[in-house]
Amino acid sequence: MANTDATSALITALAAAVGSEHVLTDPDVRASYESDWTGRWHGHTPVVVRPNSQGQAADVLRACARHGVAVVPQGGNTGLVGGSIPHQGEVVLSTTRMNNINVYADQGVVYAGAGATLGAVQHAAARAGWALGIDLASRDSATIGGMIATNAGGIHTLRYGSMRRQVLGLIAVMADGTFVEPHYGGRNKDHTGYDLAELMVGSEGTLGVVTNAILRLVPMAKHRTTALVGLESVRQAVELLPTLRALPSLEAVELMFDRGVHLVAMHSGLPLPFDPLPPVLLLVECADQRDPADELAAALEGLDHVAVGVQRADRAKLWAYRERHTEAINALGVPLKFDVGVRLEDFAHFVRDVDDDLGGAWPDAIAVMFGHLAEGNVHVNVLPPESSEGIVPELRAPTVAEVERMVMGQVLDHHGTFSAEHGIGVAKKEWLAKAWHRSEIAAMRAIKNALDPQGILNPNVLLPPKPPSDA
Ligand code: FAD
Ligand code: 2HG
Ligand code: ZN
Repeated sequence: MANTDATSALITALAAAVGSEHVLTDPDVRASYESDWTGRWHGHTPVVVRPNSQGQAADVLRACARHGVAVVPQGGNTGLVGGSIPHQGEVVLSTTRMNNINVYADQGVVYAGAGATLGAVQHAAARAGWALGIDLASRDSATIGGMIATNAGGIHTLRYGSMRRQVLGLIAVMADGTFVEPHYGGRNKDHTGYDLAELMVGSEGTLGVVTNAILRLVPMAKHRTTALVGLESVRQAVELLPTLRALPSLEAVELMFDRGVHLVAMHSGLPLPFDPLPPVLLLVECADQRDPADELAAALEGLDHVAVGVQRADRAKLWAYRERHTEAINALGVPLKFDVGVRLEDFAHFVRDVDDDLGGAWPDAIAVMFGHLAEGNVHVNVLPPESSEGIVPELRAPTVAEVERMVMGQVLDHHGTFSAEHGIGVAKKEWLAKAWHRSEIAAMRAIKNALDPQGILNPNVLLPPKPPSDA
């Protein structure tokens, strides 16, 4: 938005919608909405607007549509693909005031405002004797709306599925300020028509602004056992998986490597869990109404490196090695992040090939991998050489494009996915164009054009630009 008269007219309309104290124009206040969690993505917005209800969100979108101004919905701003940033001067619609939570314990569901954080919903559910079937390390900031918009995954996907599986219904405000409301009435089965709620899941703010959601709850486990397991190779980890999957109480199987665990220990002052560290580590958790400790111990019998936690504090210590990877990496520099997945039978080869490629081309770059083994999902974080303190390489730092071509080339060679759980945002748009069929992208464009003909909802993310031949 360049024209200051037009901007001030829009700001007046937004203030009428939400109250002037919730229309933020001060550059210092706007700053945290203009950059992402990792520090990789930076944008600019003339104004951040903070509605507190579906009605106010609709008024905001109507005002923006009338002024022909694009909008980026933003929740906790923990997304890892640059999707919540105003890349081209869009208005930021922050959802964090829409944070009401109502648990219906008798039905096993929770109604949550889109801006409620995952952590707040988890606490509310726990107070009512229930749990949510999804968990992420960003729980204290990531919002329900953002998790729906990105179809978040996390550490319990193997048992309960991703965010898509938790959503029973939702309300979204469309680009013109009208609502799409659910007809959900507590039914367990409903096979009627297009599933509009499903369409919003993973749409990254391009089709509508989610304002409210109904999520399923899962029984809260009475007992929990966590084990940190040291192994000799990725192959051994993959081979252990069927034994673990046979445990009905299995909730998480998370993969780490010695390099990442060293980094976490250095960053957070934790002692190394094993000395020396085995090259591969698995964090396994079982949870159930009956104590799963014995069945987990039986599954891990014969392994040399196993540390077990049962009490909450002991389990938290073990989880810290896994959950603090992202922040430990970021403390070293701004990483290039890949969130890729391959079939389990290809997993060990894939990890080796990516590590060899990166190590061969840039020996001083730090590549840290970790992820969700059961889904074949590995997070590859690459810190260019200059991030490694004290090491000034003779080699030039790799360009973003070179590192991307290397990692994504391996993904395509292994017929994998280039975004297993974080979404497309701006970071992976180009790869959507390479990996998807033209007809799929054309269908997605048709949906986008039908629901947002003015193209004002998060216009810079997800869909790649049209090639000139299709224009
Ligand atoms: P934002 O970052 O604010 O937005 C993300 C996208 O959703 C943007 O495109 C935005 O426009 C859109 N959006 C936000 N709110 C709405 C809304 N109400 N309506 C429509 N569109 C909206 N992700 C995983 O999948 N698994 C993990 O294990 C995981 N672990 C993480 C650990 C850490 C330490 C961090 C920092 C991130 C992690 N993430 C993980 C990524 C992240 O937390 C998720 O992408 C999260 O789902 C985004 O929620 P948010 O509220 O922060 O959304
Ligand atoms: C996780 O699994 C997240 O911890 C973050 O998806 C991944 O930081 C990353 O690359
Ligand atoms: Zn993850």
